[in-house]
Amino acid sequence: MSTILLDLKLQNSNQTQNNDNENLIPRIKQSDLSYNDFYWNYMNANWPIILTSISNDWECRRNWTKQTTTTNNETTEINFIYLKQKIGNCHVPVANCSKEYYNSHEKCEMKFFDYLDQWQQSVFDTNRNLYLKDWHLKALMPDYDFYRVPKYFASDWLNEYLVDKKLDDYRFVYMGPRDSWTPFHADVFGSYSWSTNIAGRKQWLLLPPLEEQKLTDSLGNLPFRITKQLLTEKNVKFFTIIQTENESIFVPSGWYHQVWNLTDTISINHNWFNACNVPIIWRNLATCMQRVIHEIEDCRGMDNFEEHCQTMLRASFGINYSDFLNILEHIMTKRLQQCSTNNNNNIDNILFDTFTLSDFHVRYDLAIIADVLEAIQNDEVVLARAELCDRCKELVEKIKGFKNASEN
Ligand SMILES: O=C(O)CCC(=O)C(=O)O
Ligand SMILES: [Fe+2]
Repeated sequence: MSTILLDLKLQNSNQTQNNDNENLIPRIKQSDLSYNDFYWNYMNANWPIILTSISNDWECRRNWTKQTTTTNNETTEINFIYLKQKIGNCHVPVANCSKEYYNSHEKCEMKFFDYLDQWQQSVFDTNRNLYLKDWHLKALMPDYDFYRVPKYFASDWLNEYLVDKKLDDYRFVYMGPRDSWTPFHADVFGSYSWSTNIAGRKQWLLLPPLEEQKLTDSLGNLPFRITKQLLTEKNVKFFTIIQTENESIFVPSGWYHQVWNLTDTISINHNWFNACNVPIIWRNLATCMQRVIHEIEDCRGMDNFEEHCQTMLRASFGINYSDFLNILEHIMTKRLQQCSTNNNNNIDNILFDTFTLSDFHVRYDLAIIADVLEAIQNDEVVLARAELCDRCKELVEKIKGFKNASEN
């Protein structure tokens, strides 16, 4: 298969925020939106968008669903037989949407066939409303090409790093009956997410960043569940989106959301970050670190206090400072490598089996990595730890060295 170029160009001055459309979340067909326009007008502007006609040629759309015609009506149903045959009876993660457990839904594991049988026989009820979610199916079956990452979402440093290193990724399948739902949350690290509906319809309530603060209780906690009525009472700005089959939603960084399946639904989604939102991820990581330090302030005198904080940071945030630097270093090394191979007209750095970055894109990634590393170097936790500080300096020097060499 030929590779597709992610052709990023210099941002022009009217490609900043879509302020004129401040009250609108557009729906655009993928043939009508270039990679470059998505990159600057939505991803970099941190503004949501629905992309239509996104999964026309995906294997999962052809085979995981089947069309049935009843008088005048064409409906999509889940093809339970195909799913069983193709995937087999593995263990799958399931949330019980009827039970709240520590500000989330109660989780369990089930055999895939048991889950599908119960779903098909509609045995889920108001006490046991089961949602198969956060399933790493692509990692489980890497050779099964059941979907293609849309070009818009292919600049993804998080999964590029995790897949290269064979670590747990953020590529998921969700499937569940009508009325299964995901409680009010913002995504891990402050990452973006994209979600494509293979079958069914979802309703999203989406809040611009900081609007959620109007919902905190006296202890600063956010609600587990929201309703339109609550949002209206609290004067919260929000958007309601109905996402149908074959549509992708782009959820920007820090936009809180709650999601309901209005019908039986299957979706594919990824969480990710890249040059556009990596400064936000860094800010969130540093803020979480300050919270950890504050929490165990009384133990400051103990041996390895800083190391202990990094362990707690990883437990609460998901990554710590050295994990974050590992991601930046990996992406930086690959981009520097691509620059040198590009000079020999030999492009071999392929993202998600399909995409390659334009020269400007590679250089833009490197420039942003250098900026974030400079910000990390000035963090007080980093300033106090020579090995972290030296590591940042060394990485910045590599980028500067490359820049100087290529300008001469
Ligand atoms: O579809 C769902 O139930 C939740 C999806 C979600 O939260 C996301 O894509 O960020
Ligand atoms: Fe989410």
